[in-house]
Order: sequence, then structure tokens, then C-alpha cells
Amino acid sequence: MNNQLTIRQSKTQSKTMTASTSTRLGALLAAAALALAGCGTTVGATDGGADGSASSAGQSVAIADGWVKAAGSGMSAAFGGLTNSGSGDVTVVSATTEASSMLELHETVENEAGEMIMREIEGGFVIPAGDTLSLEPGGNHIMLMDLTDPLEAGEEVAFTLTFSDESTYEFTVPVKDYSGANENYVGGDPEPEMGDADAGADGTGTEG
Ligand SMILES: [Cu+2]
Repeated sequence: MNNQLTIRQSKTQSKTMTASTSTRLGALLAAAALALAGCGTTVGATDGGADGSASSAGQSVAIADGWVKAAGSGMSAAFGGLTNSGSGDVTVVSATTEASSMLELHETVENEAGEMIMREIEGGFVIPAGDTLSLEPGGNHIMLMDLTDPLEAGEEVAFTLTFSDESTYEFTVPVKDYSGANENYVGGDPEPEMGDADAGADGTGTEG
């Protein structure tokens, strides 16, 4: 005769929670939320790109603190920070302005003699997504190769940048007096001339 031990399980009674409290307040909140959602549907459905594509480079880029160096004739240069707020890298391939019959996109590099020289940048200015490209004396700049008129401080000059996707961006910047930005210019004639003093390197005749 085994003495069987039986363990009696006491059932725990699960308490059913009734969410009957504050039903009135809940209804009010729900109604308010619906009203808000109703208002919200009029906004947010607008899409910038009418063609459904991502915005063009020209729409993504903006300049800050832009300026052009005052000069009596010959060459000058434009500077400023070009910010790309888009989600893809953009490339400036050319620039135009009525202030100069010819423009180039320049970079400044050190040559073999240790001199800082400027030259046309290959492939244009690349502005990474979400980044700013600084155009500044001693660095990258927009080169005005042949001024149509003297640029005097206080005047304003309009520029148009063209990007690799053929979109454009127009901006206007003031002319400022500046004594620097006189880097030597190495023109499109890269033959190294032995013997002669390097012609073409003297492109600094913009001093007023
Ligand atoms: Cu230059």
C-alpha cells in the first residue's frame, strides 16, 4: 500500500483586468488623433521632383560666403563654400559669368620646384554628398581668365555653374579687395621649356 502523495495544485486565479477605466477620455483622445491625421494629409504628399527622379545637382548645391577678387584687368578668381545637400556626389564641370570671356576651374598644387601653382582641375570640382567644397585663395577657385571690365569692390558678379548632369546653379557674389590669391598660373601649354625663364608662369598682373 503505497502512500501516494498527491500534490494538489492550487490554481492561481488569473485576474482579468478590465480596462473599463477612463473610456471617455480615451474616446476623446482618439477623436483628437483622427482630427490631426485629417489635417496632416494635406501636407507631406508634395514631392519636389516632378519627374520622380532625385533632385538635380543644381538644386542640391548652394554657395555661402562667396566673393570675387577685385582686379583692374586680366585675371581674377571667385571663392566661396559650395555645399551639396543632396544624397549623391555632384561635379561642377564649368562656370560662366559676364565678367569674363573665359573661365576655368582651378586647383592649386605644388610643382617640382616647390612653388604653388594653379592649373585647370581635371574632371571638375567634385562636391561629395552632404559635404562642402571650399573655394579659397591658395586652393580651388573659379578662375576668371580675361575680365571684360574692371572688377571693383562693392560690385556684384553673377555666375552660372554647370554640373555633369547638365543642370545649372546661378549665384551672385560681391567683389572684394584682396591682396593675395596671386598664385602663378600654368596655362594649357604644359611643355617644360629648358633654358628660358618659364614663360606663362607670370600670370599675376592683376595688381591694381
Ligand atoms: Cu586660377
